[in-house]
Amino acid sequence: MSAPDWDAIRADFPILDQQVRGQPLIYFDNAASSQKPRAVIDAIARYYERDNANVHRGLHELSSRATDAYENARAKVARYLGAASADEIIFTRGTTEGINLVAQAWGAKFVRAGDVILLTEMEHHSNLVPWQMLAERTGARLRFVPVAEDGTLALERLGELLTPEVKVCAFTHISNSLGTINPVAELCRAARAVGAVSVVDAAQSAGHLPVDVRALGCDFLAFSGHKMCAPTGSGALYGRAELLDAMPPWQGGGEMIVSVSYERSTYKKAPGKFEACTPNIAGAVGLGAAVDYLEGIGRAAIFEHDLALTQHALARLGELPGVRVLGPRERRGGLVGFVMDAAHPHDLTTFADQHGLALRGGHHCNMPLMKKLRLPGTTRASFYFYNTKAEVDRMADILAAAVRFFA
Ligand code: C6P
Repeated sequence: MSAPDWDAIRADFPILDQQVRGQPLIYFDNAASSQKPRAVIDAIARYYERDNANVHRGLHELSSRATDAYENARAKVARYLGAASADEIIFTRGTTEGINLVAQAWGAKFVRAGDVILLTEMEHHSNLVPWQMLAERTGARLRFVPVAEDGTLALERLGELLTPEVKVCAFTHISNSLGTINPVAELCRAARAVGAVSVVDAAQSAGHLPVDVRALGCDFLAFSGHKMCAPTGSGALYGRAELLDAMPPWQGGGEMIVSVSYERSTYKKAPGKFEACTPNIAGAVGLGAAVDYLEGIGRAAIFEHDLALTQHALARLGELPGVRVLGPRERRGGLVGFVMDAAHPHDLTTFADQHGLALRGGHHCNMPLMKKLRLPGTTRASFYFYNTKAEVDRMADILAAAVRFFA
């Protein structure tokens, strides 16, 4: 296959063609939210212009078109993740909602006092707080796989941590602060060996590298559409059919039921039982279009492109005095978190913004990790396939100016 035409691909993103504070915009905040290509914007507009109606209920033409569009999007997501069936895909508002769904619905039924929930020290609050809430409700305990000096997980500790009391092992695929890519298949295998269910936070990976739930061997996997070219408020949770069947619903309402009396109700099979009332139909349509778009480029090519930009950024940041990069040198995702001795991350991010450069500064919803690293936060540049090496060079120049400015 020929290499993607990255210049042509960049031109698919209208928002990138603008000046910010008199400078060409450099958008390096993709780990927070990605930009959207014309194909996704058009798919949403087309849906509202031609097909919009509620799904699964109407006996009229528009409702059946809307239902087809919504369910086609589910089939696309299933294919994108390598799921065995579209019934294993539940549409959500994003990663956070997917993880809360598992913690509340699966957790309420299967986690008891004395059980252990195994997480890692690098989890985003979205893969920590829902488990803390479950632990508070049930009397379960939390345990953490430590992060080693080099920003990878201390996997040699897994044997002693993964005891038979562990009922669920939840971890991120790619750290949003360190860039570490965790060995998901190995972690899922180890979890299964002690009878624990695995939950993968794929917020930073689903749009950046090939993710195949059956090859990874995970039980649940959650991701956000808005970080992979789809609209905000879209996303999905993959759950293995057997587990979804055994779980109770988590939210009650219309559409998730088979029958309702004043006293009680019976529920649909998955995914219907987890999608109460009117879903984000246009969001799902946009997510389906984003999946088509990413598959058109190829996730392996996207990963290679991200990696090349990351390696270049690591080299350029390495030239700056008083700048220290976090995370592993090798095997990392397309983001670089760093600290500049002379400047607080908020000040540095504001300085960058004055030059049209969008970075993120702060704790990145990783407060416990920042505390462990004894940092108030970091500054982060996160890349996507429409970014260029020239933009990384421009960032390095702006950061060099910041070193002089804050000295
Ligand atoms: N991280 C960042 O700038 P939602 O908000 O549900 O789409 O995604 C939550 C989430 C969960 N896990 C990981 C690893 C994440 O990185 C995120 C979102 C953004 O790093 C916003 S804090």
